[in-house]
Amino acid sequence: MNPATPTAAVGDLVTRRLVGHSLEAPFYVSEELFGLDVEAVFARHWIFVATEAEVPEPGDYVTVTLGPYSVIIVRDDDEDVRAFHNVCRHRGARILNEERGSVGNIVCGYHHWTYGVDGKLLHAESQAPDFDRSCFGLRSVHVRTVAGLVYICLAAEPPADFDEIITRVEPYLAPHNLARAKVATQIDLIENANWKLTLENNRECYHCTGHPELQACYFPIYGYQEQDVPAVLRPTYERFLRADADARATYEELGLPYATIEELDTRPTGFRIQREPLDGAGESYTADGTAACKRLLADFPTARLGRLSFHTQPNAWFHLMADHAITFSAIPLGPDRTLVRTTWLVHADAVEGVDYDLDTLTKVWKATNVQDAVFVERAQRGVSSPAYVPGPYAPTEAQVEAFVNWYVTRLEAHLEQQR
Ligand code: 3BY
Ligand code: FES
Repeated sequence: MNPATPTAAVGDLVTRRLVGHSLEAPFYVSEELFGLDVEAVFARHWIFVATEAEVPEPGDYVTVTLGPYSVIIVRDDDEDVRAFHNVCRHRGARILNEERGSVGNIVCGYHHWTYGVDGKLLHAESQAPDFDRSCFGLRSVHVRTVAGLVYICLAAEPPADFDEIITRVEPYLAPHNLARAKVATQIDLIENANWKLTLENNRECYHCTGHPELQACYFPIYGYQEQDVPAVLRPTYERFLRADADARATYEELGLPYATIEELDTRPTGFRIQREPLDGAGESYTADGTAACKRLLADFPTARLGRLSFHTQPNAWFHLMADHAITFSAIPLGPDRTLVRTTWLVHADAVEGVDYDLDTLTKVWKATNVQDAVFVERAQRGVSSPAYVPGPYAPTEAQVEAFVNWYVTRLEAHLEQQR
């Protein structure tokens, strides 16, 4: 049987899902489930799509593709970030066809309908005298900026819990000044795997022995409860506990919030935020853990802040250090293709070659991303075999399970609404 064909109705697959186990094959390989993922997950929830640093000036834009949707993220003349469907109000042409750029107005290339960066239709040639331009502005998409991170929601009524989450996470994120940072570089990687395998892989460190560069500066005990730490990681764990105590003292001294908040599968906008130390010098993701950028993101009295880790369901994760920050998003392209976009942010005035060297800045996560791509592609190939049966999560994979719980709950809610 080809797992690309669901063996049961989608509703049955959702209902019979075995808690504590990986999903059945159709969730990872079927076109039908992929379409459902776009509609039930990506078109209904708050999705991280860009950083404010990518649109620093009025008129700067990026376009984002989510399944059949294309969305323009643009900074308007009041310097607010806006989002619009990239669909002309005349006869529907896609208006902006580049991934990014800068415009005075948003002009459709077909018959030249011209919109302001606030979405208003400014000009449509040769129309009847009673043509009312005000009725044909671009259709807006809900957008929120969270301390420099841009989220959109395609639903008419977005999950209502997001504003409360913003209030809770902004005190953690704001000190890192992301809204005023600049993009040092951005790298797109296409993983030949389902987007959920990408996310599942991100939510555990059970596999982190496969990341030699990362392990040099990162304690690979993420997700382990004390009793589950294997003997081989015991010395690392002891070192982590000492570094964690030191880091907490620093956070207290600097008034940086650090308590872990974990609400990954109990609400429509699942999230997790936490500060934790890094290994080595404890400053950054580099070969020895020392800062990669001399100019810190903010006026921190020390570079030794470890990392602020922020995860949002369904598609994003972030590392914020004193010297730079890294954002990651997973955008589904097909049942077995996912775009992983990684963006490195530094202080707006940091100068390449003076304050930072791009290779040093990106080395650890460039290598780690490539290693992760190999892991998830192996997983995709394995789950595509008729021999695959869902296997059990280890205790250290609790956040993988939380991700899958969240996902299945969202599908259930969507299917319920369709009834
Ligand atoms: O994204 C995270 O928080 C970490 C980094 C390494 C593995 N993963 C659980
Ligand atoms: Fe855009 Fe005609 S479709 S101007």
